[in-house]
Parts: sequence; C-alpha cells; structure tokens
Amino acid sequence: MINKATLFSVGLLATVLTTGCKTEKKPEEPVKVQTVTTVNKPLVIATWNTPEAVNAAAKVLQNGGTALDAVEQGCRVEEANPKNQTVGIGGLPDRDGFVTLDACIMNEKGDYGAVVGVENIKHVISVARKVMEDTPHVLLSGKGAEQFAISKGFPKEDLLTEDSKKAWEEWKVKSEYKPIINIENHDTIGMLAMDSEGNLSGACTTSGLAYKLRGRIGDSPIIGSGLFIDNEVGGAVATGLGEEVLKTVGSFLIVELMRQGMSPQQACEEAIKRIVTKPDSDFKNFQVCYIAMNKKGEVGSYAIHEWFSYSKFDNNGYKNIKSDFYLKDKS
Ligand code: SD4
Repeated sequence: MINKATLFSVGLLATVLTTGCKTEKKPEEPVKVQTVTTVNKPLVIATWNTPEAVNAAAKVLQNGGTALDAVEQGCRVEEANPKNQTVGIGGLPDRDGFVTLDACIMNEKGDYGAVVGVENIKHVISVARKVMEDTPHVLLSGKGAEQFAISKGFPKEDLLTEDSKKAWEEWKVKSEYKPIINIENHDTIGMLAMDSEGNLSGACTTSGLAYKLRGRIGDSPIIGSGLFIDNEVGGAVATGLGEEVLKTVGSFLIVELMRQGMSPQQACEEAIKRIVTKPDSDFKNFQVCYIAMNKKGEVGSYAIHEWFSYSKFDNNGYKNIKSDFYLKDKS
C-alpha cells in the first residue's frame, strides 16, 4: 500500500547574482529553495473500485492539468453513471422519493466549496467548485444551491432513474427507518490527487444515505469530516455512515495526525479507533472507511469492516486495492 520506494528530496539552489557595478551594489537575492519531489506521480486515489473515474482524473494529470481539475473530472464520471446508486443521477432517493445530492471540493490553497441537499442537478461537484470560485461563500443548500447552479448554466434533470425508483418502492414495503448503511452497499466517491507540481486537491460527491430522512445531510460535503486537504501535509476522505464521521471530524483528524508524524495508514487506523472506542459505539452494525495521502505520495486506508476497497492510479497504472486494512479485533 505504502510506496516505500517513494523518494522525497529537498535541494537547495543558491543563486548568486552580481551586478558588475561596483558603486551600486544591489541587495543580495534571497536564497531560492526548490523542492524536488520524485513521488510516484501522477497520483490519484479514490474510494471503492472506480476505474473509469480514477482513470479520467489521471488523464487530466497526465495532460498537465491540476489536481483540482483532476478530482472534479473524476467525480463527474460517477455522477453521470446511472448504475452507481450512491452518486449523481441514479442515486437512491430519500424516504419521500427525492434524490438529493451533496458534494464538496477543496484545493491546495485551502479553499473549499460545497453544496448540500441539491435536487435536479447531476454534476454537483462542479456546482461546489463554482461556489468556491465564483461566490464569497463556501456552502450553499437546497433550493438556493439549485438556483445558483441553474444561473451558472447547469441543466435541470430528473435524477430518479427507473431502477432507483423501483428500489425505493421495494424499500417502502417495509420502510425500515434505521439509518444504517449496509456494509456492502455504498459507493460515494471521495477522491484525492497530487499533480505534477506536487499540489493536492480533493473532492467528494454522494446522494448520501439511501432512504434518509428528508433534509438529512451526511459527512461527505462537510469540510473536515468527509474531506480535508492541507497542502503542507496531505489529504483524507471518508465513506460510510456519515453521522459517525461527522461526530469525530474524521478527515481533519487524519490530516492533523499526519502533521504530527503519523503515516497515512496509521492516521486512518487512529481515526477508525476514535469511532469504535466511543462509549456504546454500535460499530458492529455500520461501516466507516477512510483513505488518505501525504505530501510524499504515501497512501493509507482503513475501514471498520471487510469489503472496502480503494482505487489507486500511479505511474504503474490503475489498481483496485482490497487488502487487509480493516478492524479485525472487534471485541
Ligand atoms: C453519507 N458518507 O451521506 C455518506 C454515505 C456514503 O457511500 O459514504 N455512501 O453519510
């Protein structure tokens, strides 16, 4: 998982400028410090087995694009995929039959934009980016977010596909209102990328918990919970039962733990530990998974339960990584 071959070296380039003029001595130029990274780039990781999305993001990076463009383009692939019932068009609705989407994006400067509870607009990740870049705000919700998207030229469309409608109608027969994520059935896409400049960005997009209460918002669009980036340190993104991620501010926690010296793997494990060791934690009945990347291009991942996997693209190509990174001792 962790690329031990990754090298990270810092070189000092001192530039001494002379004016050739003895009478008029220019102040000495500051020493220029150049960071030389040989990280295994381009580097993209994402939750679940999402080859199309990750390859699309990698292509942006290979063409010299920024990490921000890469994560946006990658997430758009899943938003447009009607077969992914946790993201974009085809997302499972809330218990009243409305598909409502949440998304956020964060760049290397620490800027962030998000939308929550948006109906009728498929590419909410791009709306989130517009919030970040074109408004003085960071978070728009519901109708206002939809109006904003329409004002920016996003098309309005019905997001409830026949398959998702059918699934909702079947669910309604029993109407089990317990908001527990089935451990095998969630595909929110959270993505982190590092570009050729070594800059990090991240994005996360979801229709949230299937059959949620109308108005419910999870972790995915919330800064520090579903996603956090600090370009000095690294980034983290979550999937799973959002309430638990929100209560532990999981992604921010992981980045701060990496800042203190933990590897991405150790930091993800610690963030899961915070959830499962809470008094009366019902963790045997829900799933939370994290992925993280640091500035050296090391990555890590940890989940409460089995069946989580993540996607990685580096200069060895695409890989879906399903290894042993979940809590084994559940006593
Ligand atoms: C949420 N974290 O809304 C999201 C759900 C999720 O794959 O990750 N689904 O709580």
